[in-house]
Amino acid sequence: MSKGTASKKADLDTSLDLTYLKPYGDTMNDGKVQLSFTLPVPDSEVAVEAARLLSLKMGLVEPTVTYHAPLDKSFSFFVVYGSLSHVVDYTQIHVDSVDVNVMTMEETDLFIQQNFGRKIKVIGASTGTDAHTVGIDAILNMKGYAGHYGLERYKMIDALNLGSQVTNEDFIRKAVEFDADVLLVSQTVTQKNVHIQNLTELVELLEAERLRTRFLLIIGGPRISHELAKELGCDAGFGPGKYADDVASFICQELAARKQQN
Ligand code: B12
Repeated sequence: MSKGTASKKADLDTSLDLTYLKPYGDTMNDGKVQLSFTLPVPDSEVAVEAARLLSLKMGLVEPTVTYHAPLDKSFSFFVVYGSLSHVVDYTQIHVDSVDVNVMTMEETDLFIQQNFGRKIKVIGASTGTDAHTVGIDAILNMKGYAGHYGLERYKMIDALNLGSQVTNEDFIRKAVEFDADVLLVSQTVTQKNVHIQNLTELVELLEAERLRTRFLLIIGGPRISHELAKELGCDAGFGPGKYADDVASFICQELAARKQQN
């Protein structure tokens, strides 16, 4: 790279203003984005114009429909490129997330051995009517997910996976029988806020049976955040991009902190 090019790039980079954050395409603050969507009308010039007008309404400046194709006789697909006019103030964003030192499986096993001298017992399920198992399996299964081994592989964790469509009553009963330290609940379907209703019922049942503080209650799923988990009376929430190592690290560090308090 020539000296001239390097200094030009530095000039562009210094124009970053975090109070005025926009997407980056190939120059700072150009706002360039690409989006794709389907319209329930046949592919035609009118449909392309509809896609362009919708993109304008979404806040794209000079949107260009770069690709369009029929999906079948009455649906069409679009890719639009343009500059986003909206900005966000990055300095004002506060996200309540799980604050934990993420350890490897070996480090977690050692931590549990040194701090508890026994295995931590974890029970998990996809509860209520939810039939999705891939999320809870990603956290629990021996083989793990995306290169992260699941809790069943940890030497110092005793994990029991109950699968899906487990009622809250059965889940609590099995957790007591298993003498679990930790409850892991997966919720994928969020239509009509069914996950909120189901998790609220679980917390209420635990409270009614004076069991809430006996367990660490952790929830997860594609639309679960730590903030939502806390609002619902759970101890932590994990969403996409979180794996068994994040969960195991939280479990052992949180249980150790609680042990110290008692
Ligand atoms: C596979 C799938 C199915 C399979 C499930 C098979 C199975 N054994 O799991 C089948 C075909 C059965 C199915 C059925 C249905 N599905 Co479905 N399904 C999907 C699909 C394609 C993938 C989900 C998945 O496996 N993701 C991969 C996992 C790894 O991701 P994840 O769950 O987010 O998990 C990660 C994190 O969230 C977190 N995590 C998850 N759980 C937990 C738990 C804990 C404790 C922790 C710590 C972390 C954690 O860790 C994981 C790793 O990072 C999604 C669409 C999509 N592309 O996402 C739709 C989707 C989830 N399904 C959907 C729907 C609507 C349904 C049905 C209701 C459809 C119907 N009308 O019948 C039924 C549900 C029936 C029921 N009673 O639940 C919708 C949900 C919409 C919503 N917001 O409610 C989706 C989004 C599709 C869509 N776009 O409409 N589905």
